[in-house]
Amino acid sequence: MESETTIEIEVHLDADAAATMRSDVRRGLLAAPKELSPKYFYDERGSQLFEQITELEEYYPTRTEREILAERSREIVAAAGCPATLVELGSGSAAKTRHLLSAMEAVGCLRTYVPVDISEEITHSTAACLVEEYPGLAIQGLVCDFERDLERIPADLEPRLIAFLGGTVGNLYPDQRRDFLARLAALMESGDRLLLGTDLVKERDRLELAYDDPAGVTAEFNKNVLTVLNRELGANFDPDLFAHVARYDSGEARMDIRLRSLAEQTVSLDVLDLEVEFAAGEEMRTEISAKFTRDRLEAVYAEAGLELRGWFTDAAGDYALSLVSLPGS
Ligand code: AVJ
Repeated sequence: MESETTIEIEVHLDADAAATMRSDVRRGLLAAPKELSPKYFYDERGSQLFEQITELEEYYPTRTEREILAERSREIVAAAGCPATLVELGSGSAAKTRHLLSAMEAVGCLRTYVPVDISEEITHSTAACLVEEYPGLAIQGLVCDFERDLERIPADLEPRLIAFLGGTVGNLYPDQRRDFLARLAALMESGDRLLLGTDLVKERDRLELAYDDPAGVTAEFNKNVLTVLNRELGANFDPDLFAHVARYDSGEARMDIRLRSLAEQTVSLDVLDLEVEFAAGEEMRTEISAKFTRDRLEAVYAEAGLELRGWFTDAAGDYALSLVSLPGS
């Protein structure tokens, strides 16, 4: 007889996503200096390009995080107190997550996986694969924008390990990051643990190469946001009239990624009924990617009402997974 699978997936997509995009982009293009949100990189093409970035020799974060998980998941799960539930923010295809799920299965604590992702399709297909791979696993997925819908994470499945991998937290500005971590802290119980992936500070040359690869994949990824605006907002950006710029800002300890206008030009966005002027050489920021040290992360956690409890890096110290809890718990 077939065993009963338990897959439950709740969908909370933003009915106003298009309106949110319109107001975000309008605000960003009218700001001085101009800025676009990195969340608009990821249409189908952008997601493919990001996948290609993760396979580049120069882009070490994905590979390094995978190595740490492959080698140390047992230790991480033990240090997290053998959680019953794995919640994953931005779960996607859950490729790296299997290391954590397998470690939880091996110690016998695995009960529930809560994938949280913006794509309904991928969440369904990931859930279907995982119930095959982990017999008896209950899946309680959430399809939503987790920055907006964080509070929907199920509360009754403690102790939980809440994983936020990939270094995506680095895209947030300090105040956004503090608010986001404080919201996570507010949902955590004393037995819960957060597992956060972050890229670490290193030499400028390696950082800049990781975000400006010679094959030009990252440049194409960056310029793809213009194609997204052309399609979604009836804009007429010419990607060839912009150059990819990726600089390490050592004062702020972050990569600063921009598009530089190669000419004086006017761009129109029909859907916004807006015309925007670019001066020759003008730069528009499209992303930041913060780099951390252990000391700085301890301060970041403290500011959000959290405490660093475990620290897992690769041998070279390029990338870190932090295990974090409420203070003293
Ligand atoms: C997906 C946000 C972790 O900041 O390294 C990669 C995105 N941008 N190359 C990063 C990115 C350019 C990436 N994150």
